[in-house]
Amino acid sequence: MLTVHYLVNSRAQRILWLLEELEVPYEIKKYERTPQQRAPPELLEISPLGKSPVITDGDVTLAESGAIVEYVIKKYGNGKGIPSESGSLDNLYFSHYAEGSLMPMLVQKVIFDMIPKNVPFFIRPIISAVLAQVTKVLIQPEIKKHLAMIESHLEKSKSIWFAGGEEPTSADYQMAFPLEALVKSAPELVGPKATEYVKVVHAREAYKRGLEKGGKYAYA
Ligand SMILES: N[C@@H](CCC(=O)N[C@@H](CS)C(=O)NCC(=O)O)C(=O)O
Repeated sequence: MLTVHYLVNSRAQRILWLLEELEVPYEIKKYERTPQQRAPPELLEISPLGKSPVITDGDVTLAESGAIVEYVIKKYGNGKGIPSESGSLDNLYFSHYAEGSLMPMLVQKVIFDMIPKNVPFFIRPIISAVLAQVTKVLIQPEIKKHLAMIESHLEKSKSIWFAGGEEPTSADYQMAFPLEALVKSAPELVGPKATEYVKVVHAREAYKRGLEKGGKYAYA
């Protein structure tokens, strides 16, 4: 039985969505976050970086959501989750872009938001002011540029999905998390197509089943 090592409130939700869409039997091993919102040390016993998602499947232990998504679709997809020929380049691009370019920028913003709470109180106002300025000048314009590119892609797509087909593909399993995080944290920056996209994902029965099994999740 495939096991998803599931850190609560994390990207691992995308793996539950995928497994539910493909109707793959699986079990969940849940890990609570530490008070600092990190993964607990037990995850280090599963995989060397101690992050989630990780899956174990027989002799296989695999981390990195993009790799897990590809592995599951290839091994258990039965033809589902595969883009059409015309959508394959978009699928390739967005499958990698999600964690390669979009997520690092969002993580940077989360870290910047956390820094003031973790410095001595007497330097907090100055640190907050500096980080607010850096966010305004450097990070926000970048996020806007990314969201404009995504919006323009979704406007041109033949369907709601990133690869333009009838069903979600790996690009969607990868893109849903950063987009739902953005809709939650900065809805004013997200365009109408991407907002609609997140609504469609959240309305999928498979997504809802994954959510029910995963439990507490801040982004849906
Ligand atoms: N690029 C990796 C990122 C994995 C990752 O950073 N996961 C987060 C959860 S969203 C995590 O485990 N954070 C806890 C920690 O770093 O302590 C992936 O897509 O799987």
